Amino acid sequence: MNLIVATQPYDDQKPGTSGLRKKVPVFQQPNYVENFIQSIFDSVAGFSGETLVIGGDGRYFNRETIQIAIKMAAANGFGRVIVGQGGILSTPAASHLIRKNKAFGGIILSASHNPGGPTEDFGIKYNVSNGGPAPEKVTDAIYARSLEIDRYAINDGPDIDLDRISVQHVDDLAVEVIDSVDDYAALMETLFDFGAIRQMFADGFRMSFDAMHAVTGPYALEILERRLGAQPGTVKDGIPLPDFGGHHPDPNLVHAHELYELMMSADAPDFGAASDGDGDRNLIIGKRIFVTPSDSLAMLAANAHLAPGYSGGLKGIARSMPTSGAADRVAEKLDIGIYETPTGWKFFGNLLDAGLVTICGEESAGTGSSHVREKDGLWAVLLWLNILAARKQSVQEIAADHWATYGRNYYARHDYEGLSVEAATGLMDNLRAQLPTLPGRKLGSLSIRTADDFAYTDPVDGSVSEHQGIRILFEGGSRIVFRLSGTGTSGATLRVYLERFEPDTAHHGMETQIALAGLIEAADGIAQIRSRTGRDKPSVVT
Ligand code: VG1
Ligand code: CO
Repeated sequence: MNLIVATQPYDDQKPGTSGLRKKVPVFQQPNYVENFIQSIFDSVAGFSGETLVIGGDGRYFNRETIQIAIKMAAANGFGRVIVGQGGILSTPAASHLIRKNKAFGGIILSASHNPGGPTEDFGIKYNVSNGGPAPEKVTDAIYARSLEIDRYAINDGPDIDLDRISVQHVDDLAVEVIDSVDDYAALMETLFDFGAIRQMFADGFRMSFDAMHAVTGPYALEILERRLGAQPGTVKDGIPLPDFGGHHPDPNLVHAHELYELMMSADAPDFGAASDGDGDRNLIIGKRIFVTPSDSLAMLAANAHLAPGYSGGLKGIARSMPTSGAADRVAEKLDIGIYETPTGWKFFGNLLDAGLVTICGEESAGTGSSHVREKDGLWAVLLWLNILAARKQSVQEIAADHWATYGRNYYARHDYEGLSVEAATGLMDNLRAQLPTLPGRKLGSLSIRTADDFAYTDPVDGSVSEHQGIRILFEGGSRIVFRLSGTGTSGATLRVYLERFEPDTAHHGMETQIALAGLIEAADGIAQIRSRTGRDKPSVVT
């Protein structure tokens, strides 16, 4: 039976860079989940009898939230719910299912790269019918509604058995529990030359993939080991756990350091990769070479035509503003469009839908294409494998060749985590106040050309997003960007993005932090990071 339940609003349900993310105990407050889901349904119209896709990354509180979401979908009038077995769907797989089934939208439960467990992070994100994260006008409406909500609708029927592939019912709502991997794996087979990759593995190519006890385990096992014939054991930590084995499922050099050490060792396999909590990020490491996500985007774009799904070439490339300009040089050579968007995948949706771009990427280890409307970790891994199989070269050779052709963009991000909100906003306010006086200022051998607070006008719908990061651009193409994270759940995280362009091949062998030393010093000079945060070094360098 459908019930209408009275509730009180919460004042903190504002979605950030990628959905609503909070600690689990926050979500466990009375009606907290129900309020947010009802606010989603109240902010979108026309879903009566339509399909909703629901799934998550398997973290703690995933199953409980899925049961609530299904019962609320029933009481609000959806006709069909598609849910992954065990409640599991990677973010890109959910995006694909929304598109394939012409669903009205989807609810994805994840806090991505953040840790999971009873006192760790959880998240709820709403995706629209193109398969992508809801644009800002929708998330703004959801937040506005959450501040006023006074009732929600829910069915009081029994829980769905999420582990049994089947069609079950909640009154008139049909709930299809489907295999989490099948549709996604089939999509990958349409994009890549599985035969060539299989042959490469059969010829002795070795790989290590760290699933970080997160959602990509089942996907990677099926695709890499079963369909492509990679050696058993290629996929490490392949069983999704509610607390990710106590680790951060963040595929960077800090949290995937075992993979990094393996790839730098004498006995390194040919290729190393990892993905994050919800399967939308990727880390790429060749034998004795780490490929920065910004470089990976550029190298994938330059070589994508070698994969069957992209043999017709790319329409354009989009990158988030803090991502390095390496992809811009590829777009220039290919004579295709390049778009610079604010941080977060939701800004790529319009460009992809309008056919302006084919490949998108972010410096935070996110790459994806028009095949879905989310970034896609395994997609990036498979495109790399396809390129390696086609070029019959190592990652090192491909990178060296790329830098010789386009120049090298040395790049790093320094994160200062767990800062007080006052210190972090004070630092940003101070930077903003300095903007008019920065052009022309000299810092060591660097001289500032321009500085601004990045604002974006969407070329498709004209919507404007302001205050998306402070950019300091130097003569010669170097750059520092400062912004605060929108995905954290406690305190504030300052991100400092550093980039230096080096055209001369003779200088392409430098260690990154050494190549960037002048910029690191300049960043502190302008922003007074050390004195304002009390930190003498970043918590994470990626
Ligand atoms: C971070 C990254 C951003 C990414 C977002 C979601 O956001 O910087 O590039 O899109 O996480 O990724 P922020 O606001 O903390 O810098 V994921 O893998 O959480 O869906
Ligand atoms: Co993620």
